[in-house]
Amino acid sequence: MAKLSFEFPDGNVKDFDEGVTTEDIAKSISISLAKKAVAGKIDDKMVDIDLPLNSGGKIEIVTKDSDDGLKVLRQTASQLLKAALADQFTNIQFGESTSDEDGFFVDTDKRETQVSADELPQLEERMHKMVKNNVQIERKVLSKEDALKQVDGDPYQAKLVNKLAMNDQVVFYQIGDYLGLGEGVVLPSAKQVKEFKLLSVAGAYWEGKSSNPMLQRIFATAFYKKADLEADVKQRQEAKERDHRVIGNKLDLFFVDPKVGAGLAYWMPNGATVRRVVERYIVDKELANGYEHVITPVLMNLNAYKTSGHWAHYRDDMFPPMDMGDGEELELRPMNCPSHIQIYKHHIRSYRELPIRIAELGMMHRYEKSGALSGLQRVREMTLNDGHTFLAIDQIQDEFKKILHLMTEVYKDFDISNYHFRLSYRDPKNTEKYFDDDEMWNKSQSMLKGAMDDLGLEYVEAEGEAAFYGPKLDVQTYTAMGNEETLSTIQLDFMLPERFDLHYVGEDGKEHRPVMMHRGLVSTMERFIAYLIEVYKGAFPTWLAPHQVKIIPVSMNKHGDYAKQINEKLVKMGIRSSVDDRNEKMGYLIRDAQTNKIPYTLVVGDNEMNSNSVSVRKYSEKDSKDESFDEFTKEIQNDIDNYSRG
Ligand code: THR
Repeated sequence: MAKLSFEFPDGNVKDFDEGVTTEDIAKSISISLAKKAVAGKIDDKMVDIDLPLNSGGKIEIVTKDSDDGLKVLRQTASQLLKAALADQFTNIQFGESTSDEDGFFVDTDKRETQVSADELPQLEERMHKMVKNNVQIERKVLSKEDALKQVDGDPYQAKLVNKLAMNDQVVFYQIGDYLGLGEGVVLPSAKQVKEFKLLSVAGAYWEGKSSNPMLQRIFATAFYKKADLEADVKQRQEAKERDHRVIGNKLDLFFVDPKVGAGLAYWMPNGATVRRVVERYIVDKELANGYEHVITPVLMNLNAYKTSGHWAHYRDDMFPPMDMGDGEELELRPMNCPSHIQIYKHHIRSYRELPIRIAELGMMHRYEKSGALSGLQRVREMTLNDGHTFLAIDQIQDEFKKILHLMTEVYKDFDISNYHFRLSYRDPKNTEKYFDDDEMWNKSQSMLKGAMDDLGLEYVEAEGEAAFYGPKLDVQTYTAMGNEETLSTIQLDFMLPERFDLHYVGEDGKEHRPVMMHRGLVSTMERFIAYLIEVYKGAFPTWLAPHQVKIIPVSMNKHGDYAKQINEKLVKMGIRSSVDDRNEKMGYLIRDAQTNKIPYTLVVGDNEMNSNSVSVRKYSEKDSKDESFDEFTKEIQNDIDNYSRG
């Protein structure tokens, strides 16, 4: 019998008889390895563990504890799911099925109706039965012609057969009565697929194109260990509970409707209230810290963006210019810096005025790809808590510290602690994205790094994340879905002052070039409020809550006037309070106030009315307590003044 030669990752070479399987090879090394082995990788190509091999090469034994090993399990589970679906629904058609680090999915088309979430438990049960019976998964290689016959009537599968055929051969797997197209390496039996979960269903276009039919995608996941599955399901549940789009809808905070403009947010009164509180807070904080607030237009002559370099380096993120027909081209601004530069340039500036800090809640438009848009997190119109400091070169260190200090104060008030620093540099090879000026980049990057090192702060470094005009210190945080997002940024810029020929008159009476620092403390209102919604799961601390107090009279007839009277007093204090005068059962009204995550619910009946008191129930607390109305006003005022610090 011919011999095949295999080279192992440690460089060892061993010969085996032709027809040997990865399983045999693993066994020849050790029983413990064979127990963990789930597939082979020959010359980097995955193969089924029981596939008789007819050529040698570099071999790797894929084990359960590796990412590839997990993929094999999930691919097997997807094949079982298809078998279960074929069993449950005659004439079902299948689009793609795929497994990855996030789980696996199968695309389906039942035609008249679609698979619904209600049907998932039944499908799970069918799969569990296959696992319990240790159903065998038998590999069958069909000619392309036979394969097309096998999938006759299913246009999606036919297309996949054509795509997957190699040397006129296509791999299928027989699972009970179901003979289905193989789309990846699987295990030889159902036995190991014990820990899986069908998670959800959602529409997905065939081949991802919106001009194609919409299929129904079944999302699922699988693990080798029960504990891993449980942890993953729990984490998904938590992420769902935190998802700002879901909460935004439930609490009527905002909406985005692609029919009236993808990525353009509509702030409902509740969301607008939260935003207004944040905006007032941040403006007041900046005014108290030496910033001057301005208001500048969202439209600007395109020439300004040609001067700034946006047109050359940032055009892909910009909306197309508006040709006004009279030679003028207007541009929706993608950043506020050129606008603040105009404010600086409007007067002659003296060294005595520096640093000049110009701030604005600046509305900008960036043309994000439609696939990247997501609720408030990724939008096309956004309002940045922006600021630009114009300063002398020897003031950089001090200003940097001041901004960091201010940022820390703001974070404390919003109770933000889960973040890390990232120093973002240019990619020197990418001259399309970045100004090409080595000396300037080296200077600004090393100054920023030096400032961080002097402060003894820890950071990671990232090449290719800088702004096109300069390096940044970014503060990175995470969304509920686990994506990293920039929350704050401090940027050092020698380029724009040069491009716009900015100066100030120095002590020597001569003109000098200022430096610019761009900074955003709480990023855009959109991103920041999405972040807050997720952090608080919609249960905002009192100072941010859209409704702070809900007053529920036991009987509107008897206690309505008292309820209105105390409500008026609270509203006069600036508290967002209202009386729930709906003719519903009290229990329902209390529950409703809790569902809307209102921090304080006050119930008022005879006792309260007669003693000028209130029965206070705090959000998420089970018990209520009786307090005089005066005590209550002190408590809530204290809560508001204390921001989020509990
Ligand atoms: N121009 C900067 C930006 O958009 C801000 O000034 C922070 O990132």
